[in-house]
Amino acid sequence: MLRTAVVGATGAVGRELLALLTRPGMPPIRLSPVASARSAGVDIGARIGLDAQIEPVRALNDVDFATMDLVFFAAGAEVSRQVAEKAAAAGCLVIDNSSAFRAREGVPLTVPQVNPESLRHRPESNIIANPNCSTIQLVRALHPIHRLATLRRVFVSTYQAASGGGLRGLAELADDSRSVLDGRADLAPGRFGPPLAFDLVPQIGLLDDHGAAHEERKLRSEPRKIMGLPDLRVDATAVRVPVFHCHSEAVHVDLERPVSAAEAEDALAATDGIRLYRSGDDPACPSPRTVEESGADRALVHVGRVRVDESQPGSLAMWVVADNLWVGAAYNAVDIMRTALDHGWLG
Ligand code: 2RA
Repeated sequence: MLRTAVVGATGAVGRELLALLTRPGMPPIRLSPVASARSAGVDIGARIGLDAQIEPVRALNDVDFATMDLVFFAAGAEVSRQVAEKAAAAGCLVIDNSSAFRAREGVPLTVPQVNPESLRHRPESNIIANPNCSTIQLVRALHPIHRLATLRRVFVSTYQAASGGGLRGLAELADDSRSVLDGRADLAPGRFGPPLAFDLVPQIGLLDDHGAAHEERKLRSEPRKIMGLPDLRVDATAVRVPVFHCHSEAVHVDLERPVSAAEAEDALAATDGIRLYRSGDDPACPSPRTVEESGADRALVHVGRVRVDESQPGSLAMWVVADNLWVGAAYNAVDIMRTALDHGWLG
């Protein structure tokens, strides 16, 4: 029985982790949802409609990590910085969804479809970092293109959903949208800074001295580590958009050698975990969309609009969509767990 804790169990990513870890086909798991003291005792399983019975929420301070084998952290960087290393020191394998340890030497930053070699050995730190949501879908789309024609430079503009701001972000977008439609214009700043409803917020995170936002710095540093390309040039613009779920990305790459759109589409179509929308396949929907009603498989990266920039030989553009709570967080973290189980690291 895999004794597993999910820290941040009541948050947007934590809830998805609980749902994934209780799906049929999972290994036998004794699942302990963990959150702040104010959530202690909450039947989170019932609240989110899980079929499986799980324990009530435990307060973080009441958890004895010596009784756990695996701990997922999805409670933000501050909690991870305060607690994850204690859990690791107690012998747990920690899969951390925050930015706290992603750049640290000795901590793998892993997307199993892209850099499985990062998990060749159990890290001495006992910590494995889950990359940022917008990074995961980007590198899963870049990987086959890099193998085909070697990346020289990446330009990416992201269109990030409100669920990237957690349950609070989702609630604010819904409430503010209703307010606008009811004719109220007195929207207050909130989770994203300015109100997001019917607007765009072209900044995600604080700006550095060069004017790059925190999210944009992640989109440069994390692919370099994951893809083993320390000098990869990445120019990113991250925008929050009034969409509830799924991040979308306009990706433009310069390559070492020219490829045709058809070659690139074939490489993408042959890649596990990618659903390619070939140009002309479905005139009604030639490109992936974000709405859940599209029936998109939440575990896949959806790629469309693949095309060559005629004005720039050796370039390629594509549109990349993925569910940021699944592909961008919970599903990748559970994939890491599966890899650890396959390696026999978890009993
Ligand atoms: C966002 N990628 O979308 C960040 C954190 N989830 O807000």
